[in-house]
Amino acid sequence: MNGIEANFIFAPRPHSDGAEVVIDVTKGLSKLLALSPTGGYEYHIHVSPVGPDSDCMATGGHLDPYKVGSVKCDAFRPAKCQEGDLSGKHGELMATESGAIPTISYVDRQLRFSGAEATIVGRSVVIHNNGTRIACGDILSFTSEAYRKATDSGNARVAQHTANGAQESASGGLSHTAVMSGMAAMVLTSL
Ligand SMILES: [Cu+2]
Repeated sequence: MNGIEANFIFAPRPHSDGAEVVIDVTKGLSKLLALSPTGGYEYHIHVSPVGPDSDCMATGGHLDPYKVGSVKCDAFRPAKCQEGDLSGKHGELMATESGAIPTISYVDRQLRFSGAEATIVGRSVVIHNNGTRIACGDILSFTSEAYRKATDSGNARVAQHTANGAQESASGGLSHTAVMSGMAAMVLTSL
């Protein structure tokens, strides 16, 4: 969809202390196409998975288990932001000339991997262009072993954060995962 290719990895931190998030945008978020005055693309975790035919509208609204509502997120007070408002808390995906964005990584202490209301597993990531939904992908659960097998057999480039905070790079495709619209979002569940 729209020639966007991106991988989002959410690795649980020990003691339920949120997640390490690693984002690789390999294609599609160019300055030429960016419509927002900031020159950035917003992105969020939405409550529902992607619909049939890569329908991003089917993902519903932002993940907001604590009912923060649509008040503007203050990045200096992330605990008061919607859990799913990743660009509000951590900054937008800033457009580049080529449309590829150097790897972004950060810790988000709000993200949860359990609990019917709060979990990010089974939900989706949506990228917006000045409000319009332009790409979306399901957040799938993945063991690290299965992830390694996937990355050993293809040609996409991704960075892997493991749950203990160590970082390693892996080259490979994610072709056997349910990649929607060229976008994959996944959770690494164990080392
Ligand atoms: Cu959104």
